[in-house]
Amino acid sequence: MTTLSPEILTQLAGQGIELPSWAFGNSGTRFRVFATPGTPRDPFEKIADAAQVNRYTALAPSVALHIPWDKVDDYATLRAHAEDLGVELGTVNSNTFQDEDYKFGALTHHDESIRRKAIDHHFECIDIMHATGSRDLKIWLAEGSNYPGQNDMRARQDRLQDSLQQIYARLGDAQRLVLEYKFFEPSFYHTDVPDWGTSYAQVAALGDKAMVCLDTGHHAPGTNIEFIVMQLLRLGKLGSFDFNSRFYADDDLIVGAADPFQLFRILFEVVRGGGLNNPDVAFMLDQCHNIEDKVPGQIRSVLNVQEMTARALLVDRAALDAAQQANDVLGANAVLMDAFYTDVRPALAEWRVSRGLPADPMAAYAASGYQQQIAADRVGGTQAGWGA
Ligand code: AOS
Ligand code: ZN
Ligand code: ZN
Repeated sequence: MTTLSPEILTQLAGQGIELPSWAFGNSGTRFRVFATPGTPRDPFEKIADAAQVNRYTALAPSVALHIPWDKVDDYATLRAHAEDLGVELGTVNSNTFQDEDYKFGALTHHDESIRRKAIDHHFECIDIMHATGSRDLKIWLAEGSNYPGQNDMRARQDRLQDSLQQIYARLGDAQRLVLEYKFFEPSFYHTDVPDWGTSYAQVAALGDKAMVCLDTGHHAPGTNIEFIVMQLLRLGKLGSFDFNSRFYADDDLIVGAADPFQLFRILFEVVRGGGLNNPDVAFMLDQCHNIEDKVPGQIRSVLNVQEMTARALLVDRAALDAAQQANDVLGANAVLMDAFYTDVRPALAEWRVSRGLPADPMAAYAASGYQQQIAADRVGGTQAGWGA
């Protein structure tokens, strides 16, 4: 069995992956949303489910909120509820994609009253962050156009910068803004923040508290995502990850499910670039569990990140460097592949047990009866869901 050194285990012990509250709600495609028995009916129940993931893995100490989906009357109570369950409230995600007013844009809109409304929504999110103790405001903009000529793309960039400046000025000293990019959808011709370069240009003009959010599902097929990771770390602007995986577009599938090798390559660049357990680089999941149970879906996800992190840490950096210096093409590649092909699961299971965790968190959760309990308890009311 492969053993993991004390240094590697120390690094793994420091790993925390934030869970998205919306992963516990029902979601689906534009064709159908299938309900899962036991789905939370409110933010309190979403947090209770997220705490289960942390309970069996010790990998998920915080939960990201989404406003308005997770709006409550009293955020202090929600915060206390989370802390009672051993988790924290994390990133606050704004939403400018479900309001009729935002049909043609929000932070980029040429109508000043609509743009004002969108900026004010972000002010509200910042107020909530103060109450929840959250550090990060995550902005993903569903803005763009469907037809050439529909919009003045440049003017929209200028208005976006002005909007972001107003939001940035409102941040507290310890708060940050992370700007997510996505190359298409819901718009299909142009998107106002389509790529890391645009996000970088926009946040660099704001200041140190503004960073780029990299969602692994938001690139054209074939994109070398680990190169972008490397570059943003090099520039000191990688603020956060939205981890998920995809076969086609923004599939939001379990991270590491579609392409474990890509996840390994990304995590290797994170390690290489000093991004692991670096408070500047938040690890988050952005996933939806359309047909599978949500809590075990999230447990599987954080375990996949942990396993690939362990493999990335196993790369023999000295050997890799020597092979690279010698222009040993195949030798260098072999160093990387050796680590990737190493099965770390038995060593991780043994380590978990030594920390009082279950060897197999998936099996322990399945045996706990929690899933059956929530299915029985949470009947009636409206199940929370994407868009609810
Ligand atoms: C949308 O495609 C983005 O990935 C967002 O990060 C996220 O899915 C959305 O903000 C959920 O609230
Ligand atoms: Zn995302
Ligand atoms: Zn997405």
